[in-house]
Amino acid sequence: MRRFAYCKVVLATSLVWVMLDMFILLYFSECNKCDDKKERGLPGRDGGPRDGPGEGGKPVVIPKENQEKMKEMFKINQFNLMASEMIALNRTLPDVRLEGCKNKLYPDNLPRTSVVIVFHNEAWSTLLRTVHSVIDRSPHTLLEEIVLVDDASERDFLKRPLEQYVRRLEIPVRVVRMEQRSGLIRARLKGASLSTGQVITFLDAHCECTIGWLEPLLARIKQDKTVVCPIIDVISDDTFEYMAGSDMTYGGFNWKLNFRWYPVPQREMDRRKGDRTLPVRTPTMAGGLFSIDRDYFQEIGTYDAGMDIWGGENLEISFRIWQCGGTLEIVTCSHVGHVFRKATPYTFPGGTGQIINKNNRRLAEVWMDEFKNFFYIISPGVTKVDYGDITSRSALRQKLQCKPFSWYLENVYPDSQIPRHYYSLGEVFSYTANKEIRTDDLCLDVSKLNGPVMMLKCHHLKGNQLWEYDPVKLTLIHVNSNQCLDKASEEDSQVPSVRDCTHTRFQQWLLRNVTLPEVF
Ligand code: UD2
Ligand code: MN
Repeated sequence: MRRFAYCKVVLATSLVWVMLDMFILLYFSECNKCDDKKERGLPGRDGGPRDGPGEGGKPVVIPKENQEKMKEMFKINQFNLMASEMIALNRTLPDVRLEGCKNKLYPDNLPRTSVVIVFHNEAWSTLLRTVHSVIDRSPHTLLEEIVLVDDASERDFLKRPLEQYVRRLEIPVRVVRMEQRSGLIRARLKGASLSTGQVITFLDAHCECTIGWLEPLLARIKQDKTVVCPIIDVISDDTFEYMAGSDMTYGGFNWKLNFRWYPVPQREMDRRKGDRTLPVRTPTMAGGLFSIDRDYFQEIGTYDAGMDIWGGENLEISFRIWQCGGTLEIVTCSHVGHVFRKATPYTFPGGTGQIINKNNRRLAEVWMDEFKNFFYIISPGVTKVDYGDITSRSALRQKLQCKPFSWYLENVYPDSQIPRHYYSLGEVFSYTANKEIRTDDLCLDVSKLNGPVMMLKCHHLKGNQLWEYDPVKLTLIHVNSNQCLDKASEEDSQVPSVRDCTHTRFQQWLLRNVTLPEVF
């Protein structure tokens, strides 16, 4: 009897606990919903449950039995289309901003923006999720319109169904069509010319804007005529998980003129007195996501309309902004996600290499002065590619009295992979003013006497990467070991090595002199 009573008590207390747990759970999940609705100021448009696939930016897991189908669908857009289609068009996302960004206040009278999104054969779900995220997470007073530019897509659902769908949205959304496949550069030019907002904001067609993304961009433009980019967060191409990007990386490029992310250097941290919520001056932009004042976009010459399909325009506009007196920044309080892909899903009419090389040649010829040789030397064959007529772009540079590329390297991008000072630029390597033998970010390094040399990441500490050139004997002496760079120390080895400087026949190196930006 007593034992039974004891059990009842235990049962009752655990029941109370379970109920309390449930209450806490309900209370907080309800509150999450409230906050989310408050943030967006709108009810869930698709009425979908807030714990559905991908909500809160969570990864989507595809059940085993659908894996084959998933792989098939992946090929269509080069991202997990099945996962994307499972996620609500207005899914919730985490607030990934730095704490110091959350309470910043911005003026009331910010300029309004048009959002221009160009696309070619984009998936319905990613395109519309981009549109909904703009509408749901921007103050409507700041949104002039959204302009969707269809670059001659070949998908029926992107025709009338798209026009009908966007008609019922509470922000004006226009769909304009390119008559033929023109590439993202000319598509953006068309979108920009048809839009009317004081600011133009460009987005790729597979983005998701997070809470508070727009205000800091517009506020910065209102303050100064800067060109501003958000931090680009990563939406996984495999799972559509939303992952915050870092405020500690900024844009650069390598010798092949590929855009690359690099750590924000100390000098830029110091300039901002360590305040990570202040905008970062960046040498280049990734290209897809940025806001610019409409008049300023005109003034600095919009884009190079001679560039085709994809590529090169991001470095071109970056060099142009800096060299012609402007500023390019990453506004670290603004976060927008983007689906980064490992491969391109669409065709490049005329050949991928051909198009990208053409675009890159146009930018190198117009903006890079003698430093274009770094690009030409590392990309053999590129000089055979026809880059068309650049007279109007060169005239633009003249008209705006833009500074030389050496100024840009010196003042904007001193940590560039392209050495500002160099003695010689040979077939494969450059011999830099730091006395490194270098290609891109790799330096000739010796870790073993009488052994092969290696290309390792440049550390700029001299040490094992320090070489002295003797212009009389034509030898390259590794200072630390006092051995010479040797073409064939072991009979059957083709790998250059170091050994004693007595084998002169194998140790002569001709360093070709090119016109130097500075004389040493
Ligand atoms: C990056 C940029 C992209 C652009 C590109 C270099 C980001 C996040 N993305 O590559 O905006 O600057 O570098 O050119 O910074 N598109 C067309 N017509 C075409 C090809 C593409 O409209 O012929 C659209 C495409 O649907 C997409 C946008 O252009 O909305 C960018 O293309 P992407 O997503 O393939 O470029 P991405 O992100 O690899
Ligand atoms: Mn993209």
